[in-house]
Amino acid sequence: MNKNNILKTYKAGDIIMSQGDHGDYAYIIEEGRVEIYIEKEDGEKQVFGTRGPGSMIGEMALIDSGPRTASIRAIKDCKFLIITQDDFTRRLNESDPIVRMTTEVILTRYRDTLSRALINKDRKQSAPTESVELQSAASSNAIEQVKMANELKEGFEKGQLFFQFQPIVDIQNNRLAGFESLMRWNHPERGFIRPDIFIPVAEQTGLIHEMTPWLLSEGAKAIEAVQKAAPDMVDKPFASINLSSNNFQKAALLKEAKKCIKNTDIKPEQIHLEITERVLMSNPEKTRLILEELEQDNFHISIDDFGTGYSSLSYLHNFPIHTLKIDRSFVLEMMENEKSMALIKSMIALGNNMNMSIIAEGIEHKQEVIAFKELGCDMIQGYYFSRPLNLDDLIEYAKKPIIVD
Ligand code: G
Ligand code: G
Ligand code: MN
Repeated sequence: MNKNNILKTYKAGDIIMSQGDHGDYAYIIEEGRVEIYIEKEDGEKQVFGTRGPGSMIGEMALIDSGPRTASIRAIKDCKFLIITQDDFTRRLNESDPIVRMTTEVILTRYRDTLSRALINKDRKQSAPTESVELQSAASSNAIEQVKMANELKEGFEKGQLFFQFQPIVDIQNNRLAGFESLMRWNHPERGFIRPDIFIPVAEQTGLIHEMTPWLLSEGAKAIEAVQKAAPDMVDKPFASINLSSNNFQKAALLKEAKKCIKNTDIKPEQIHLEITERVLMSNPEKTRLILEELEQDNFHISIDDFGTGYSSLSYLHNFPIHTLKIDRSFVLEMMENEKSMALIKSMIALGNNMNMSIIAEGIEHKQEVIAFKELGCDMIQGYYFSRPLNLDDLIEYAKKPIIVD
């Protein structure tokens, strides 16, 4: 049983809900039987029917806290699972926009139809209009998302998506260690759209599965290009690739990772797969199995935005992790805020003790580079060294010596 759904029991004869009460949860009947009825103004009781195990009751409370349209009474001892409005809203927000819109519209129309029927029959009033606000808010959001999903698919097919590569510098040796591949979308009308906006759309629609092999192969191509253009300056540079939680729902990842380096001189350890703590914790068991497979084949795993997730430290030794990328938010404050500095120190110590390398992200100033070097941090990624670059500029960057001045 999902821990969000609390169990509730009633005795035969108990009233579970009364017409007119405000409700903010629905029930799924696990055991027992209930009777659904309305009480008319003259006090007469009209029974709609009974419901048993597997049925849902009080479902309209999931979309709004409006009055219950009927009363429900237990006719046997009952056990229910409770679904709260908050829980339902959260799940709905996580679901596909079309599923969300359809669910909201159907539940809203259902409530309107019922209340219209009641009002017309009992009070001879005109029918209320549909809950226009809720419906239009839901649909405008959904339309926007569906539109973007279609445009993204088209854009992907038409070559509007491309990569930039941000150098990652080994600060102990002043060498280019590798780079992070960052996807970009040049939309024909809207210009550049940030990955924070379109990646969630790609995840929701499943387009991300088509993107991943491309992501990996473009990363591998960039490694080859850098290696070839600057053999004296770089030694086995790595490409850091951002993965999504969807990549851990399918078994394809290992196969795709192997494929991207097939027939190349690239070693698996040059492919760094970045995942966030959130992805790690959303399905820990399955994720661990996939990561262990990747690790057996020597692919390299990095934790992105490290320090911002809600995970416990214990996951660090339960997963095969090679690198921690300290989130930019800590760096932003480290020079002014002693606590941020203390956190950074402990993250570096943790990484060193567990044999993981550390990348500090979002470094923009020289004094931060110096501070991180003294703290024993291995690598830095940030505007101080370079913004994300197109491939030609990355190659030029790789050819030049790196000087901190
Ligand atoms: O470049 P920057 O603003 O552009 O990137 C924003 C966010 O988008 C980063 O947190 C990064 O993890 C994510 N991102 C960039 N490229 C990709 C990608 O190819 N795949 C996934 N899943 N996320 C990406
Ligand atoms: O995947 P991740 O969330 O780590 O993505 C890195 C993001 O951080 C990218 O959007 C990249 O453009 C951005 N970034 C990298 N270095 C800097 C920096 O020095 N300053 C700022 N403001 N952003 C940076
Ligand atoms: Mn990243």
